[in-house]
Amino acid sequence: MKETIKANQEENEFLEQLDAQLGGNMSDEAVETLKNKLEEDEYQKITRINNPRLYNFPAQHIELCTPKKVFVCTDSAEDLKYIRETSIRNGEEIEVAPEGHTIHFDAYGDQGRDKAHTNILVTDGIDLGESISTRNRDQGYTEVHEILTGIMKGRELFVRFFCLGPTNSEFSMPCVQITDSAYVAHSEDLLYRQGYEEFIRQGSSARFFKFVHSQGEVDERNVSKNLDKRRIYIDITEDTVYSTNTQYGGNTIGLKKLAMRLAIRRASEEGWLTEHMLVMGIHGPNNRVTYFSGAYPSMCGKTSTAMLEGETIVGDDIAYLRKNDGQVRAVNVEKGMFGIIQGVNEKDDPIQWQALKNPGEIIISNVLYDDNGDFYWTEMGTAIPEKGNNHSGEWFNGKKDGKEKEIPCSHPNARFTLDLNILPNLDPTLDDPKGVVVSGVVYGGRDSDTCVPVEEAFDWVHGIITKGAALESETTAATLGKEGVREFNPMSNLDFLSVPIGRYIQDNLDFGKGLNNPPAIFSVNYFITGKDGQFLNEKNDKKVWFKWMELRVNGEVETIETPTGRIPKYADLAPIFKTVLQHEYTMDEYKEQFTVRIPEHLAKIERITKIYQTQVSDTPKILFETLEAQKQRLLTAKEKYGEYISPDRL
Ligand code: SPV
Ligand code: MN
Repeated sequence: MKETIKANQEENEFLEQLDAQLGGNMSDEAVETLKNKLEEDEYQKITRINNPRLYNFPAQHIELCTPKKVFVCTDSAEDLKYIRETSIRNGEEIEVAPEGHTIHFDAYGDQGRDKAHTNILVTDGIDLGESISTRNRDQGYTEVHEILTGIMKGRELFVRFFCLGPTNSEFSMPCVQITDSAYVAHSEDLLYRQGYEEFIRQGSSARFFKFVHSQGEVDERNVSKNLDKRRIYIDITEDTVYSTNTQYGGNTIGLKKLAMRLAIRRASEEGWLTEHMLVMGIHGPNNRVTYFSGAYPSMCGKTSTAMLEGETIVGDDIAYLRKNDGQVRAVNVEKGMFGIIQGVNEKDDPIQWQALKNPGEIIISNVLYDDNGDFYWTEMGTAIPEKGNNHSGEWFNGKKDGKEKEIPCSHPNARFTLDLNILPNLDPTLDDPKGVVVSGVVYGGRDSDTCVPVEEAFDWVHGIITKGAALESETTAATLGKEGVREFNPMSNLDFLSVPIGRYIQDNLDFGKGLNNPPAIFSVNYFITGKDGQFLNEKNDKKVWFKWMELRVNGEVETIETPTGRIPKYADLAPIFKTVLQHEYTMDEYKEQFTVRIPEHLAKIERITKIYQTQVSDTPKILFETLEAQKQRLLTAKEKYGEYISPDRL
């Protein structure tokens, strides 16, 4: 607590100095620009926020991007309606059935995060290591400013205010977004907490993140035309993000993964964590609710886990974690969901299905729609029409793209955007300024051959290193590029890191210190396959793993110790399978799923050790020691039991 007060004092002094510098000419100039360029109403709306450092940001970008009109959103019902209707009027969204639903398309080839053109801008002397894409700040800044020059000509610019994390909380992070896309402004409305009042409340003490987005020129389908000038630059020096010539949410919705990079840096400086994590309440016996956070790379079941039937969702993508009174507390940074639609079906995903089929405000991107205004997606479990419109324009079954690749009816990374408040399974703590107490942290990846479906780490350090820092996953369609390649992805956060990997791992290790009872750390693997390459689990078996973890962190079940961690006992899993899934879980299933695969584990340790030795220059020493100790345990077990150990032998 003392430290927080001290940090706040220092921060306030810093801000006061900044205000003194800016309070004079620069903010006068900015106010003058806003007065000249904005209509009176809009000018009044923005100047109700008493913060000279704020004015400069929109003023500069209005001068640079030259929009024909500026709209300042105060989060009033009227302003929000205007944004949604503008998106429809501009053709950025198309109304479909049921009521409240709209479809949005991104340009063909703009349906995923563009890793190649997403860079952190760094000044000389800052080295984030070779796994993090950086660019020289001066060069990147100059380039993106050239791209932005006049880019909004003839278009409307929207200014929006948000708050990441609950408002009025230690977690609150104010943000200002400017964009020429009503779709982006509308999506953020569903995904983020309103911030106009928070900006007014915080006045000149607000320390905020800034986002500039332009979709650039669009073609007759209203999709970005100049994909060759697609750039996403994160300026960590100024806490500002630039995104140009793209529409895909992951590249444009500034508050999502772009803000995440800024927050990872802020967290690292201040001793808390920003994680690519879901947060959810698991409902145990006697109405007990125990909270878990969980990191999974994109398209590895994170949203479907957060939406498990019978449990409650706090968040499905990004969490801030802080230590408070010896406990870990987490909040959902967002309040909406940008979920993958492919494979969502009535049986496995009843809640998403209901939301997609019933009236309510939802934006669906890159799916197929037909003349009746109905929309369809791949693996939805019902018949798909032979033709319609999708992300490739007019579509018919069997259509191929220029590279002879068949175009599916919807893109594998097609998404739906909704406000969690429309869901029946929303956890009541969503907006609790204190967050929830986290009892378990879960790491999951797409791993076809190594890790068992669920396993507990021996302790915090063992978990952070062997489950988090050693996380690997086979690539998916969430990013542009080849699918199915095994990639190293520490804490599923590699794409979003803005501090060197070693420092980030050290931050995670340090976070476990000084806790009364650190959360247990688990790994889950929904994708383990057998000898014939078939998955060993059903999609909903994850329900069982979570019910088991809930019992485990409450001290109600014992485990079997393996060289890599602690696994469930058959006798505890079988009744859970029976009650939760009405499935008679057999000993044979258990033995196959939970066999310790020593050669695969040894190979994994070798791969991970090599990466940390050769690609990361600041790896904490304890990482190598922990992996080496695991290797020795595996070798000892191999001597005793052979290469594959069935759990009943342990
Ligand atoms: C992910 O890819 O991890 C997402 C969607 O959650 S995006 O906004 O593209 O990051
Ligand atoms: Mn994500």
